[in-house]
Amino acid sequence: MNLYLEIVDVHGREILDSRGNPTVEAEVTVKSNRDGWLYTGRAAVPSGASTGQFEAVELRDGETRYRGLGVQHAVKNINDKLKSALMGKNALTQVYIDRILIETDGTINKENIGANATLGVSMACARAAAQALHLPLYRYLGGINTQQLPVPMMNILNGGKHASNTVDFQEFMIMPLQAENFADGLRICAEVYHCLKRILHNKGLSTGVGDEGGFAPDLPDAVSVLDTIMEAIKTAGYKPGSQICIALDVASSELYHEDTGMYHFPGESSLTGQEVVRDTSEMIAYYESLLERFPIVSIEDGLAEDDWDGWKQMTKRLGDKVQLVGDDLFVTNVKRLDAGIKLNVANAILVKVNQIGTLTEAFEAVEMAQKSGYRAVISHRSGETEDTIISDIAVALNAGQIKTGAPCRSDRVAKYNRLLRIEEELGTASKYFDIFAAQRK
Ligand code: 2PG
Ligand code: MG
Repeated sequence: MNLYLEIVDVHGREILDSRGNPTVEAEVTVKSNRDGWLYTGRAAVPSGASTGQFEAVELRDGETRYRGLGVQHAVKNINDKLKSALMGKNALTQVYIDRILIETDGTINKENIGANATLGVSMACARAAAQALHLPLYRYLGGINTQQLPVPMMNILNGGKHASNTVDFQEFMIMPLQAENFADGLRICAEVYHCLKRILHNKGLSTGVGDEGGFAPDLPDAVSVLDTIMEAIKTAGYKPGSQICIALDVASSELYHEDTGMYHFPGESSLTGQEVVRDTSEMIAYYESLLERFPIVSIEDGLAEDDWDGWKQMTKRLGDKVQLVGDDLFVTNVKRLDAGIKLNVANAILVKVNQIGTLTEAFEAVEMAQKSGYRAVISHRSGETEDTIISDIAVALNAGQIKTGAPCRSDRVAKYNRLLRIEEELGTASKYFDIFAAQRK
């Protein structure tokens, strides 16, 4: 008898995310034809602040409650349209389920039902199936070849849209490349985080945190942030460049002004008293100078989401020295990724499941990247919940890297703690290694 996990209920509700904004939670209940039992999977949908303009649509009510950010319409879409489309279907057939979600919406960017509605149901369906099979989610999603724990790309200092300080780059992150295993890497990062806190405090700078738990002091520019991070790494007793490297998310679409065609640095400008702007080639030269001074292994969204020519130049100049990650550029969308691969643009993709709205489409993006020699970094959003599915996805796909904030705030720490449990569960079958080793030789 083939296993049939009949979907017997689909339910959506409005909950809060880590910024206190409403978001969608979905539950899918299945009935197994093998044991006759009911299994319910639940999933919560994250939400971005520096969202790419090509992301799938996050449906918001636009009414007075929650300042327009309510998600009651998306929830209603789950409880009515998606429920009736999925009742009786087999939850084991994730690709088919996701196709139904896509077709029920019927638009290219999920503006009808909302990518927040489709994603909640897509993820809850996978969880329900994993539960009915009595498998950990990463094992269900990844199968027998699931083994690699990701290197954390840990945010320790926030700027841009994620904080109200003067730092213009959105994220400064550390990567523990030579750790023995994930737990060891996490410990190293947390130690550096605490050293950074002490250093900031001793300098009289704020140790308040931004949306992703990284500190958000008023430092004048990227160089001064990087100098401070280097000090924290060394104070914690680690060697920058071999044991710990640095990753940046510039989120430069937020700095780009279409009217001037330039990147504007408001924080740097306010502290220097004069308008600081850079054009595309100055941005690339700026990164080149930072790469010479600091052990940076990864730069995300170094140029704006539509600056394809700039990305081509940047990839030519920097692509063999550093990982160039497309976030707003690719928006987890195989069409944009395919265009980028053909143009030789970037060499890695940031994968955020809510940018596209179903698990299947996100997995397709990772597969396309991996087959084309691009790396994939599985990522949270700045608005998160206690849901830890991205940890399972990172392991399931042997992605090798995860970006999920600071070791601070439970919405971020939950993902790290989930990875600790997965590593323990995999035991000697787990792998963790320096993914940049070849590149750094
Ligand atoms: C990013 C993300 C996550 P947001 O730009 O990479 O760190 O931010 O969710 O606000 O888009
Ligand atoms: Mg980004």
